[in-house]
Amino acid sequence: MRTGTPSPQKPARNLMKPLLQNLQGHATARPPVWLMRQAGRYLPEYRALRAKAKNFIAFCLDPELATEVTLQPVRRFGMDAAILFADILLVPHALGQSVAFVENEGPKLDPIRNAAALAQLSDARFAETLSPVMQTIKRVRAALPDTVALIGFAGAPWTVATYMIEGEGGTDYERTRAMAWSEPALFSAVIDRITAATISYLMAQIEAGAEALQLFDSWAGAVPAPLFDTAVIEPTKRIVSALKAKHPAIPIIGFPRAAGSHVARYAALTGVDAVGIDHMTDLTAAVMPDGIAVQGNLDPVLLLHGGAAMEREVRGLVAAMAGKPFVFNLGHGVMQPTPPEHVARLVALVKGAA
Ligand code: 1CP
Repeated sequence: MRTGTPSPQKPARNLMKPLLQNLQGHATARPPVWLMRQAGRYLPEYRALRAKAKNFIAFCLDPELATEVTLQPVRRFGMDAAILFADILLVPHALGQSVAFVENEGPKLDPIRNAAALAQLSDARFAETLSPVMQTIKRVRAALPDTVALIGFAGAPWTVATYMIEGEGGTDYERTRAMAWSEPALFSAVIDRITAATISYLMAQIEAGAEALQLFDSWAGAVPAPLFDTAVIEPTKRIVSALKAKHPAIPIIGFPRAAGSHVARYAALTGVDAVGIDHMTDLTAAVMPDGIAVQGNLDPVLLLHGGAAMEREVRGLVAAMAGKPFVFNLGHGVMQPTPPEHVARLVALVKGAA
């Protein structure tokens, strides 16, 4: 062995984790693969554990159950990353807003539509409420194989704000957009409140052992174009720079879903290390600033149906992205009726074993 070269017996930890290598701008022989919503109701072993918790928030805040659910898809499919099992609405819950997940209806919150309601939020129990999440992260890290990375996450401020202001999902975000247009000071105060909480939540996730982070801006596509900077780019940039100031080596994936024409500016201005691309956008044509990785973007419906169309598209995407920093994922989450065998087939295809 030549002197001066690092010992081959002791590679830096992240050299063993293809996810982290790609997020740091280095392509690997085959892309790493994980899927948004890889844990969830499409897995029978998830449904079995879900039945043990009294409600969804209690489920997320039970370190034993949340650890097990986080590990389930890694064990079953050999994913290259685990994503912490939690939810973006734990942040409003921990700020004291009333949040409930109603069976078959989705989340219901006591909406915040004026300064008085905003002033009711409190940091007093924030860290304590979320401390079970940090326990989950520690347990998952201890259980993961050396090649598998743990992704922590939070909702981006705009997306979390839509739930906090509307009080539910599945809307056209009319109230949120109205507030952003006609009460800009109140809207900014809501965004600032979420931004500050998200920074402390993600800081704690890193300190507990998260090795990469994803910011889910699932409803970024609903932001009126003239407001995109104030609602999406600026708060995301503030979160990224606060985290990078303390933890520069932790890569951050931004997922501005359906943001279309804004994606290039988002990639250039927010400071994220990787951008998640939805299935409405041509990922192979996405022009990223130097060193920025892309993640995505198979249509979840192709995974639901499987078969020849899925195989062709998976192979095509892997071939088109060869040699570039790339993380294989869907364009949005796994759909509930998806057969687990299709997920197994997808992972085998990406890993080149099929
Ligand atoms: O009862 C159940 O089992 C509820 C289903 C479920 C699950 C499995 C919800 C309710 N949340 C989750 C887990 C979850 N949520 C994860 C876990 C990790 C993984 O990906 O495996 C993550 C990352 C999230 C993030 C999340 N929650 C997002 C962003 C991602 C996305 O899908 O766009 C959003 C928008 C939510 C809100 C949410 N959580 C759950 C529901 C039903 C909703 C509302 C969705 C809507 O408004 O359409």
